[in-house]
Amino acid sequence: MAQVPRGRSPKKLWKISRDRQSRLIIALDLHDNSAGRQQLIKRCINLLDEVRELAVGVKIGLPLSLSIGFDGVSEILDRFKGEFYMIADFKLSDIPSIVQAALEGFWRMGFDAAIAHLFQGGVSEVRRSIDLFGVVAMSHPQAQLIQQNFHRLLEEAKAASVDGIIVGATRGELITEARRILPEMTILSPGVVTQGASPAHALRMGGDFEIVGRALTMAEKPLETARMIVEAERDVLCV
Ligand code: NUP
Repeated sequence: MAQVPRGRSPKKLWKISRDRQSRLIIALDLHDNSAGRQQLIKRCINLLDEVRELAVGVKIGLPLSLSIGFDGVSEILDRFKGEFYMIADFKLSDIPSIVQAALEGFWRMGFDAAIAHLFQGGVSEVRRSIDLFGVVAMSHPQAQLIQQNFHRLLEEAKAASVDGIIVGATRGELITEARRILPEMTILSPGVVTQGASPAHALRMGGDFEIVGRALTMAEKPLETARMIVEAERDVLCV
C-alpha cells in the first residue's frame, strides 16, 4: 500500500490504517433483533472479531442503537474501542450547542468521531470533544439538494475545519473534485457494493476510506468479503 504521510489526521484512523494496510470501515447496521437484544449484541461482537485484522473503523448509527440501546452500543465500544476507530453516524444537524452536547455524549461513550451535516451552519462554533466529519455529497441518487450545493458544502467543511468529509462512493467525480479543492482532507466514502460502487473505486477517484455496511453485515462469509474488498484497495494503493 502506498505510504501515507505521517502527519495526516485524524491520527488514530490513519495509524490503524497503516498498521492494518486497510481502508475499510464497517457500517455496523445490524438491526434484526427478533432473536433478542443480547443475541444481536453477540452477532455484532462475532462480526467485529471476524474482521478485526482487516477493518480500520466501525460506524454505528440509528438502526443498531435503536435495536440494542445505547447501553448495548457502549458494551460494543468498551470491547472494541482500542482496536477500531469508532464513528457515531447520527448525521447531526442541529443548533451548535446541541451538536456540541451530542459530541460530548459520544465522547463519554467512547466514540472517536461523529458525522454531522453542514447545511444547517454553525459547525465552526461547536467545541469538539471528538473528531467531526461533515457530509458534503450523499451516496443515494435522491440527494439532489445536497448535490446542488456541493461546492458550498465543501467551503463550509473548510471553514469549520472538520477532520474529514463524507462523499458517496457512487459520486466518483465529486470525490475527485473534493480532493482537488481540499487536497489534505480525509474523505470517507459510503455506498460500496450494495449501493453500486465497486470496491476501491472511491480510492481510485481520490478518496481515502470506504464505508461498507450490508455487503458485510449480511454476508454469509464476512471475512472473505472483507478480504476481497481490502485486497482491491491494496491493489489500487500499491501503484
Ligand atoms: O451518503 C451517505 N450514504 C450512506 O450510505 C452517507 C452515509 N453515512 N451512508 C451510510 O453508509 C449509511 O447510513 C449506511 O450506514 C452506510 C452504507 O451502508 P451499505 O449501503 O453499505 O449497507
